[in-house]
Amino acid sequence: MLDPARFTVLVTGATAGFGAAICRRFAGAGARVIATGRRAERLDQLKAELGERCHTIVLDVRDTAAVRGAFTTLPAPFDEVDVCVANAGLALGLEPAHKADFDEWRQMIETNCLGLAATIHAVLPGMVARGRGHVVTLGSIAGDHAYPGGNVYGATKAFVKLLAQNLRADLAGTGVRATNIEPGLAETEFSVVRFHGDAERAAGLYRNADPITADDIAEAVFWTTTLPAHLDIVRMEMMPTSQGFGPTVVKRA
Ligand code: NDP
Ligand code: 8X3
Repeated sequence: MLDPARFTVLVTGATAGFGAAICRRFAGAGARVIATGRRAERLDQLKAELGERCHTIVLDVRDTAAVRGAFTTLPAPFDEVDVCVANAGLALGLEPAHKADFDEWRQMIETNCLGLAATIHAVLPGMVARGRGHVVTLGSIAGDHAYPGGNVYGATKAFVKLLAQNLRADLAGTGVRATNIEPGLAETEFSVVRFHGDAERAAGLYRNADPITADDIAEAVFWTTTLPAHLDIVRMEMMPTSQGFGPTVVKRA
């Protein structure tokens, strides 16, 4: 196993949910973490909790110039990223495609695809030059399984999955690994965001479902990235035990 205490871990979307749990998991194992997100006060709280081993950057991943600027000029001792967790992302709305808000489609594409690509593009050359590193992307079961209202969100996660796989095609032999984590129903702020702040509706989705937790995802990321260097988990699809697959539907005339 690799020693996480030697890692520098960059996490986008560290102000909530999976990202915050991932920062805590790695910092708890002695790693340095770079925690980023748009909400400065959340980052300040995380920094107060994790101390000197945590460096924070207030950043909107849709601002690709800011992403590049921040991630290519990291201060020592945070400047050699071993693990990049491209996690920042969101779903907006669950309307059918013909009723969806185009600005919400744009925000999902800019965050989940463009922001994620900019993040990876900024850190990858350094990893290859050092001959080690691990890019972990947060995909989703929605990148594989279509569902009503999933439309552009699912499409962004299909992009993430294929980018991760194509990275592996390019990175073979460089010592740099890539893994796409693909969770199903997981209780975080994800659905509150998706339902535009309707916490009651979001809570209803998780009620009596014993969903995945943010700590479950953090453990999966921790496990894949600390595996011996010759092993790479390509994709990891995760669902709560309570979740299954839906049937296809036929709407009869
Ligand atoms: P949360 O809503 O709890 O956290 C999302 C994080 O993304 C926040 O830290 C948020 O920070 C950050 N973020 C959103 N937009 C931006 C932006 N433009 N720039 C920078 N950061 C941004 O959701 P989760 O933790 O559940 O989601 C994390 C990832 O996991 C997402 O990519 C999501 O699609 C994916 N996922 C989630 C599942 C779930 O059911 N929860 C299942 C499968 C995948 P801030 O608002 O401060 O910028
Ligand atoms: C989040 C999981 O099923 O709500 O990516 O799309 S799902």
